[in-house]
Amino acid sequence: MTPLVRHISRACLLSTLVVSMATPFAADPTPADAAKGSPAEKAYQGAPSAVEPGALKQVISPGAPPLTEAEFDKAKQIFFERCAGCHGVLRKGATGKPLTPDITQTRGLETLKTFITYGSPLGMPNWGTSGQLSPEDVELMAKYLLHEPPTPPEFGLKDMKATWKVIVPPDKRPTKKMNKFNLDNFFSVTLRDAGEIALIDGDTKEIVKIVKTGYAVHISRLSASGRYLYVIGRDAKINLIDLWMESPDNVAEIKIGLEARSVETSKFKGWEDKYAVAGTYWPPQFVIMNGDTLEPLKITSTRGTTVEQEYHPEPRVAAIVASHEKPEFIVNVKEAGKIMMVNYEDLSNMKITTIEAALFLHDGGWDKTLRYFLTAANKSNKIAVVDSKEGKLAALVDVGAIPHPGRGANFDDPDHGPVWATSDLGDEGIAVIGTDPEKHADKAWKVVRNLKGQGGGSLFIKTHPKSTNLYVDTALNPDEAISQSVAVFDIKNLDKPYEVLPIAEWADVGEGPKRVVQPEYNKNGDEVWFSVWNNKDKKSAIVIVDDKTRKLKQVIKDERLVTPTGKFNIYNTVHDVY
Ligand code: DHE
Repeated sequence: MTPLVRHISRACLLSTLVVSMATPFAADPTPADAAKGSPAEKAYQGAPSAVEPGALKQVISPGAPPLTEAEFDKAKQIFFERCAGCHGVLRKGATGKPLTPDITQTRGLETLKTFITYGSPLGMPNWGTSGQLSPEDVELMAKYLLHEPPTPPEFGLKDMKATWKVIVPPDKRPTKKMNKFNLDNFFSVTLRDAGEIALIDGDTKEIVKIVKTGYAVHISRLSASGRYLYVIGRDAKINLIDLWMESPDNVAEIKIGLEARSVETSKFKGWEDKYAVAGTYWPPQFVIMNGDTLEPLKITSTRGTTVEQEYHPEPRVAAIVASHEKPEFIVNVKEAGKIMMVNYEDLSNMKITTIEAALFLHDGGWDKTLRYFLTAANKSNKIAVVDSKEGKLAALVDVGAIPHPGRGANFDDPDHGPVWATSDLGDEGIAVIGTDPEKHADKAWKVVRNLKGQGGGSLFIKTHPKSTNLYVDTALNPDEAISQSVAVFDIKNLDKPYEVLPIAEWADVGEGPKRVVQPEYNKNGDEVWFSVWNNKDKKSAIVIVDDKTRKLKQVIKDERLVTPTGKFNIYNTVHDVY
């Protein structure tokens, strides 16, 4: 019997959902815990989904207890705030288990209540005993899970076009740079819970401008020329900022779905600044747009089979990078475990090479030659290596628990030659992988060294070609002393113990979780910037470390710096320097 559709409402953005900070954790994750779902990982994935629950239809399913419309609405809201990140919008399972009624109804109401209340060793949080859900809410959620999952609306070309605005058309924009800024050393800083970015001049350390962007803004990327800045919010809104204007500002915007994380631009020779591409978590698809207007041109669904040859209705689009070898975008299709190499030369006859990698593809970056893309299949505990020249998988490398490289770190290992490194969310390991199949063939795509950092909960690792320091954050570690500091290794002597820099203490911002997150170098590679990411109502800061001396150089404090997280130096982002 088909579910009875009782209520339809089509609201759009979820602007009222508050993105909460990660909750405190009970204990440092061991590798074994991590494999099951570490506290750090739970916190990381626990952010609310940007899908507006009001956009979903209420469904009543046979065999499920009745719910009033108000109860259904409340349950939807809780599900999208707390559960969708792991179980998927359609509850078909992502990093969490599937929760469709064929499964939940065989488990029954009481079992579901127990799971929700107490959690499970496989990674389900204890929503009831932790006090985050009341017994009534636990009961409500258990009942809700016995119903068919409501499906959010699709988002096609017409929907995108309805949101698309060209604020300053290309022919009204400057024909040359109209400001005196050294744009190469600008930083676009995510102000996550403010839905803004701060443009900070890396030379003067002044905030030049705050630009309004999407909800819970996520990352910034640049056009190949460095002129255009693209910012994407979790609500799938993209802002295009023209850095050549006297006062850089939005020149176009569009919403490309209900929930998103990634945006990139065409970088191959001859295609500079031509296209932008963005991937969505919902609907599961990516869209190619005009680079200077954001006009949506071509939408490609990622629904289909996984590397295990099972159908998945919701394989979300994670990291996207632009190939330097061919006119291609390289698109991570997370739950499918597949990497699509999308040739943008002829959008009407578009060729896609699909590489089978491993489940749960997330983030990643280039090796230093910009030929090999190394990307985390995070819950598979692997790094997939794509040869962008041959259009093939070069290797799948086993690493520690839940690798999370950001874009990773490239350097010359004194014993092993060129390497790329990732830290882990689920353990203290740092896998150093050989990346030179020509001169160091025996080391290529092997873990040549395992470093041990301060602990699990690491999100980002960074170095610079001019530096001999390797910085590793531990932003989601349960121990405040660890989440508020970073480890720095000496690349010339990797056997030497790491030094700990007390970044949050240097920031001196008072109360709050003050997680130290995402090292990012300036253009010259002699300063490294850290976000001290506090709660929205507390003071945050950016701490700048002198890379040579590893001493504090400057703290940027400003009431406009609300929840700073990612920082993207213009030059380093354009040229993939990391
Ligand atoms: Fe991110 C990159 C997804 C939570 C800060 N994040 C990415 C990318 C993806 C992703 C797919 C790669 C984009 C690319 O390269 O094209 N992030 C997700 C999630 O799904 C997740 C786990 C949960 C969520 O609800 O969003 C999540 N991310 C976070 C955070 O909580 C972080 C720490 C703080 C924040 O700002 O939200 C965070 N993610 C970042 C940053 C990058 C990123 C800073 C870019 C790193 C870089 O150096 O390129």
